[in-house]
Amino acid sequence: MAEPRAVEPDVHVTTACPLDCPDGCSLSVGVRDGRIVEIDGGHANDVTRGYICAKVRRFPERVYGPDRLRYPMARTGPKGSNQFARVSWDEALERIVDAVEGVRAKDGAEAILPYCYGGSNGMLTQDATDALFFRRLGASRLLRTVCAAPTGAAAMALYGKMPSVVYQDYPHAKLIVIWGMNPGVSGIHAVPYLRQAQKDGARIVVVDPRVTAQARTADLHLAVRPGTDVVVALAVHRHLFETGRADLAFLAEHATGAAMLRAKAAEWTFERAAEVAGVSAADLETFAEWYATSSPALVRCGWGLERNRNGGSAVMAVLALPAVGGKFGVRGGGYVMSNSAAWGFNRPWLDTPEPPTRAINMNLLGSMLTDPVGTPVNLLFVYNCNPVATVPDQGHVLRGLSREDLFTVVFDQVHTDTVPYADVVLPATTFLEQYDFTRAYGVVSLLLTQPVIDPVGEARSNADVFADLGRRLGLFEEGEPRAELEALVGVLDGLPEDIGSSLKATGRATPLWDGAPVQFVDVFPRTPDRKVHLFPEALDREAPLGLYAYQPDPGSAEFPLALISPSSDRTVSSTLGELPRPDVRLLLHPDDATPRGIADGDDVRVWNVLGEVRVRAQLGSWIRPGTVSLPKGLWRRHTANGSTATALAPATLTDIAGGACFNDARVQVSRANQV
Ligand SMILES: Nc1nc2c(c(=O)[nH]1)N[C@H]1C(S)=C(S)[C@@H](COP(=O)(O)OP(=O)(O)OC[C@H]3O[C@@H](n4cnc5c(=O)[nH]c(N)nc54)[C@H](O)[C@@H]3O)O[C@H]1N2
Ligand SMILES: Nc1nc2c(c(=O)[nH]1)N[C@H]1C(S)=C(S)[C@@H](COP(=O)(O)OP(=O)(O)OC[C@H]3O[C@@H](n4cnc5c(=O)[nH]c(N)nc54)[C@H](O)[C@@H]3O)O[C@H]1N2
Ligand SMILES: [Mo]
Repeated sequence: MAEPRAVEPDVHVTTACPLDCPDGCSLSVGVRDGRIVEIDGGHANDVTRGYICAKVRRFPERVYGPDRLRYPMARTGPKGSNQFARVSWDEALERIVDAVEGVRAKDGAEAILPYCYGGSNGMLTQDATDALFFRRLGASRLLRTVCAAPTGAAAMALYGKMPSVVYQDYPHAKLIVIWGMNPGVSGIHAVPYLRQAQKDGARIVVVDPRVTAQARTADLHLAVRPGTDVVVALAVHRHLFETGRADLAFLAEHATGAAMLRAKAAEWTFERAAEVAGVSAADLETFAEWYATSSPALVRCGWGLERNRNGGSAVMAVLALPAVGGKFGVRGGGYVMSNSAAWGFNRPWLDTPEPPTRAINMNLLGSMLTDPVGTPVNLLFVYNCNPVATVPDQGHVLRGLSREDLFTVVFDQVHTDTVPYADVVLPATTFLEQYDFTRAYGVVSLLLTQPVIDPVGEARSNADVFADLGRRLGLFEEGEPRAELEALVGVLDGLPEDIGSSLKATGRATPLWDGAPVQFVDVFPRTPDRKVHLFPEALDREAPLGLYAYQPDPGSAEFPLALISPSSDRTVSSTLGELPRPDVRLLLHPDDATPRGIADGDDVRVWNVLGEVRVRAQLGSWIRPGTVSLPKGLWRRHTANGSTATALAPATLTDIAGGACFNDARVQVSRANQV
């Protein structure tokens, strides 16, 4: 039974959630007297179906909460001391203008680095006016690699980011492989479709070091060691080729590089792969046989498998399965990866091309700040991002941000862990106070996000602030986007005609193929020759040991445990981390706890050469022995010593595309009172 409402809304506004999540929910927001009183699911896209996650239901606590930034501030104490004084917008922006001009005159504009990632994924809040601003300034470019770099590069190289199978088609499948994804947490609207598929007789296979909700009810769970997916997938490829079930006719017509892939797979017998991945050879064989013999067979590839040294090759090998296995061409068959490129347009409203300035990998923030290569970074502009919480090697990031000569702007909605290191703090509107376009990467829908309430305090939108700054610096000309509404119209006008007019008329749009494509029937690879590239040479050259190579575990006797830090149901990355929650725990298997004398609830130290985290232990058998887990997106307040999982994550890069290796953290754990 629904709880009685505290306050009855007098109006419901339809809008959409642009947070970094595959589901892109349609929302119905209840407002009374200009205040949000409830947020629930809407019906403007086909999968929200009137319900949303518990996180976004709590969003009003963020909008009106004690951590909300309500006005601009300027630093009055040392970096990190969190001492600020309120200033006017005019003064805050003039300080930034002075700093930009000073840094540009002294070191050139490449000493300026925009730093942004996942805050709001809408088309207006990121890569719109902000991008124009930094492009025209000639700032350093940011390689946005903290997430989805390997998956994106793999999906692009193999298939030119061909659109994926949508949730609604899952029930057509007879086999669904959920690989390194946790839909019960990270994209909950897929779950009813998975359940329906299971009810209709589909088998489910989960590949995950943890016993996720889907693993619990799966027909087969391969609890692999983190970082070993590439050999598991190659063992399946080998089986398909060796037993004559590779679809050679499809490969001949639609693919290149099959022979190279086959050669790379040749060494990965079930026995060898099982040894490396820490699963049984019999289970691997069962999996491979099911995959060979089921159709439609669907591979849902997530992001958990990319966050390690082998991540790029792993995703390549997983996404190559439907091509080798001949699984395309039927509804419910093929693969699912990000659908962010499904629309086939790439921000046509950005009329200034990216300048040929240097590009900085965002995972290397700490070292770029303390030991720069080339021009130092002397002005850092953080927006849509909370690097102190979310970027690898937290200790190094903190040392970098502590540089007194670094001018840092933090533009955010709440008082994040990065705010204490700012020179100037700017308050941002939330998606409930601004316009945006929500283009999710799981469901295929494009929804209008619109203001439901007036901005809280003096908060302003990204579009407004970057236009204002650009004007002050003389980067924008007369008649260019001056404020959010003009930017909104600019985006609408830049969209393909049918999409723009549909959005204007109804607040939503669906792509030409009606949103539920069958791969190789309705949609084809968007590579130049429309073929699948199973062995792209550029990626083979890029990977340290070549494409599809397994780089062994970096672990050591000193740090024998693999620490992973997947999504939790409390936050979206670190967003909403300011809300009260039950205490945070390190999940470890009893087999790892007992020899260390650790009992459930004990205070523990988790450490390696990079840092140490102090939390309490939670013992559970829903993780494979040898692997321990902390939630992603923790704030410093969540642990006893102010360090989080990112303090233990190395700033090393994935084999391709320079991605983050959060799950390559190797650690030791002991009771906190022991040395
Ligand atoms: N509630 C919630 N939803 C979210 C987010 C959130 O923070 N909270 N974040 C959003 C974002 S930014 C993203 S990118 C997506 C991510 O969504 P997911 O694709 O689900 O990614 P993760 O949560 O990183 O990890 C998924 C699973 O991979 C497992 N895993 C870890 N290492 C490995 C490995 O080496 N191999 C394999 N096979 N599995 C491994 C983890 O145990 C976890 O269950 O979710 C989005 N949705
Ligand atoms: N340990 C560990 N860490 C991880 C990962 C992991 O697997 N393990 N995964 C990573 C992943 S998948 C991702 S995507 C990254 C994400 O890392 P971040 O990009 O840092 O994403 P968030 O933590 O969501 O922080 C986004 C910030 O943007 C702000 N924001 C939201 N909307 C707006 C807006 O319109 N304007 C402005 N100015 N600000 C806004 C929010 O308030 C929030 O503080 O984290 C990564 N961090
Ligand atoms: Mo992400």
